[in-house]
Amino acid sequence: MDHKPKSQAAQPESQSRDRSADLFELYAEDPIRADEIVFGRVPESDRRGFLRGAGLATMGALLGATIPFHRNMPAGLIPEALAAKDIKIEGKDGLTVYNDRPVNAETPAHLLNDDVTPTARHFIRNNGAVPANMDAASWKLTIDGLVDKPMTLSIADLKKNFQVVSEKLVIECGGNGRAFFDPPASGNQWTVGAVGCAEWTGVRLADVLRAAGVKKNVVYTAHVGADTHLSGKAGMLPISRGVPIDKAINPHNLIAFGMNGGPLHAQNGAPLRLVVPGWPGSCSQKWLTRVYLRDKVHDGPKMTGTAYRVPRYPVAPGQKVPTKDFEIIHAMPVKSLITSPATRGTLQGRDMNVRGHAWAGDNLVAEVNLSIDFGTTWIPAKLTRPDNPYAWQHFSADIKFPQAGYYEIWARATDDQGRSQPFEIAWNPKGYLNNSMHRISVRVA
Ligand SMILES: Nc1nc2c(c(=O)[nH]1)N[C@H]1C(S)=C(S)[C@@H](COP(=O)(O)O)O[C@H]1N2
Ligand SMILES: [Mo]
Repeated sequence: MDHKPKSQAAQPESQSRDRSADLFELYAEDPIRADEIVFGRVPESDRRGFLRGAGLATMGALLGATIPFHRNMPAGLIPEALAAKDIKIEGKDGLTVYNDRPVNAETPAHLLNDDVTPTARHFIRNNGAVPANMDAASWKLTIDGLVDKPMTLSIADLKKNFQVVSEKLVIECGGNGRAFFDPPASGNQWTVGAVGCAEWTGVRLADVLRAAGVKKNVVYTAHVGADTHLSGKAGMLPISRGVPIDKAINPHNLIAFGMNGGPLHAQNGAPLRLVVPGWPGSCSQKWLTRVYLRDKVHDGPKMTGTAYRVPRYPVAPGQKVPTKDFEIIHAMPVKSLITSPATRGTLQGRDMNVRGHAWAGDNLVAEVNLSIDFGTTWIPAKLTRPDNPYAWQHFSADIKFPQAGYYEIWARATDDQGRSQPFEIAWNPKGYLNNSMHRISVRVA
């Protein structure tokens, strides 16, 4: 893969959508260089970088209008009118792009209909800037901290010394569903598509930790990736999370170098990442360079305060909660997604096949039921067993509508602990864990 900045992004005369796509890619790959191109060469001390000169002309040409308040535009900001759905991320298809810096993009539900999520349709959640170097041949992973034998391994070493396995594993952002909270919770306004189930190939984290020798007093892992902080400050990590050691040694956690039979997508952590399924996606460190073991709960960026944490007790919508009353999110709750048909369609006839996927954190999904009458009666769907633990289970049902009109189809999964998806979940300050039922609508002609 070529990760060098695309030089054509520097040519202001091009005014097409492609031009904005190049810009977008450039921001994802090399934000400093992109700033130089778009905003002109801005000294480090003055990186507020309002548009000027050639940069201003370029942006104006792209937008087809002048920007009266251009002096207020923060450095690196791609105008909302460009950073929209139709922005193309190389190797991705149909994602709804919310942010360009960092890149955040979710997959519309109907594009998640495949049993295994294609690489091109796996969502992206970045907290920092994608590393400049993603070279697999020279990549190194260090395992250290409270281990008997600290190790530094290449990807070739991982393949040679450990069993290579492939598993279909669900990664879901802890904030998936945030858009449905009222009052709104700050953060990416994910609807339902910050989730995917790709087939990942790699070695078991547990095998690697065992080889390093886990010391008796280990409590938690700490994960480090090569992505850089948006401030540009060297040594500042955008995110570093970990998991309790008993979760870390679950045999389904992978140190992955393969995605759907190919390499990892650059935005999904190439060339090496953790996949810790069933827990918030943030535990699955991308661009993985180091795992170290600690004798206390890890306190890296996005582990403390209100990040990936929820209040210990129910709170009223909008209530201020002291950070000491937050606890770290562990497993994700039971959830389902209707992936066919697409919402807001029209049905000719009365019969419809409805299908989708369900998953349940560390548990199995026991059943999925559908309703076409706003939850009054429920139709049991056929549900598959997962191909491996932590893989999506697929449901389908044939539905008959009694007459023409507007219908909603609701899906409700129940896990093997007897827990079901609610219609609406209790509000929490950062909008995590929203597993309320997925609804789609259809007009029956
Ligand atoms: N190094 C690194 N790893 C990371 C992140 C990140 O910003 N940097 N984001 C995390 C979050 S919050 C999520 S939800 C998942 C998303 O994985 P994906 O982008 O491959 O879908 O990656 C996690 N791993
Ligand atoms: Mo996330």
